[in-house]
Amino acid sequence: MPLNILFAARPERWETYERPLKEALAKAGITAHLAPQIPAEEVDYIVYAPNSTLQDFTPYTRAKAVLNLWAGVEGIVGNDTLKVPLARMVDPGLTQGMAEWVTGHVMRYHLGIDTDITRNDAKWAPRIPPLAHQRQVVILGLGALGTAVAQMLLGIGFRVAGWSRSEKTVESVQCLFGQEGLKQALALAEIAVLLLPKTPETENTLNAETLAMMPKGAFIINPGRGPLIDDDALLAALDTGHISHATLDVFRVEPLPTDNPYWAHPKVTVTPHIAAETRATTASEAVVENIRRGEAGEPFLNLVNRELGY
Ligand code: NDP
Ligand code: OXD
Repeated sequence: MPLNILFAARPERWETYERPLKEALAKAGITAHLAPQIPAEEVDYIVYAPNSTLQDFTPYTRAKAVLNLWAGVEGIVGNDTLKVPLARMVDPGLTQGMAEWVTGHVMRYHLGIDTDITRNDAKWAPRIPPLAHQRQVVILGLGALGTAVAQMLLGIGFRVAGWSRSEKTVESVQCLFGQEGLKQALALAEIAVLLLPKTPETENTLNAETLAMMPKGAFIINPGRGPLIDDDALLAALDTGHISHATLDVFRVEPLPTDNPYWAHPKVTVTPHIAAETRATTASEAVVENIRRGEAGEPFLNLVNRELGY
């Protein structure tokens, strides 16, 4: 009997994913019926995006797992109708994209590239930036993405520290954890990168008090989630100059409303949630590997801890 795999995401995603998913299933030797519509009681696996119209999992009585196409799970983790394992997306393509995006923005700040791009005063004013090993970058969130970012930055020579919920070890990274660790991390952060998930614990990680712990003139890069930052506190810190500049990819409301002060702020760069995109080919392979595991009785990869919210 072929497996029934429901693709529950926006219709345009089906166009992107149909072929790579079918190819990945064939490559894994899995016979399956993959479709955007299947009677609920016949579904074995659900490939899912939280902005899908599917929000009530109750009728999916046979489903063995929900396989999220997004790395972030805040849009599904609290869904009480979901009783089966939930896996989040860890996609090598997305990971590489995030490491490249963050590195680009770190380099912009590190080299002070804006000064050269915006200069039109005809003044020959040489300015020598420090070398990477003289610059401290701190990554809040040392998971799949934060660790990859750390490794790319280490490759260039930056000093890298990271902060996580639990104690961990990442080679050549100063690893800090817990509330005391956050204070230490922020005190170091000439450039802070936010790669935390949105959970009740991480909301407003950067607020008036914690922003004040950062060195004067620090930079912030947020590709994590909007609610990680108290927006009013950040705007105030930008206006006093305590924070020099922020690059924000994610917001409490997306698309960012046209009247949001971030758009016009001279010390803010807004990008439209494009830091890293799930790549259909590699993401399909990740999804299919979990289906293979489910069928082989092996543990699923990248399971979400529903209690912790990520
Ligand atoms: P992971 O789950 O792999 O890593 C999350 C990290 O955050 C872990 O190190 C975890 O600690 C840490 N963390 C969680 N809660 C806390 C806490 N309360 N205090 C301190 N640290 C905490 O997630 P990913 O790296 O895969 O993704 C991170 C986020 O990036 C996603 O949740 C999503 O919001 C965002 N994202 C944004 C994209 C974009 O295009 N802008 C694209 C993809 C993802 P520990 O190691 O101890 O578990
Ligand atoms: C994700 C994202 O969570 O794109 O995958 O933000």
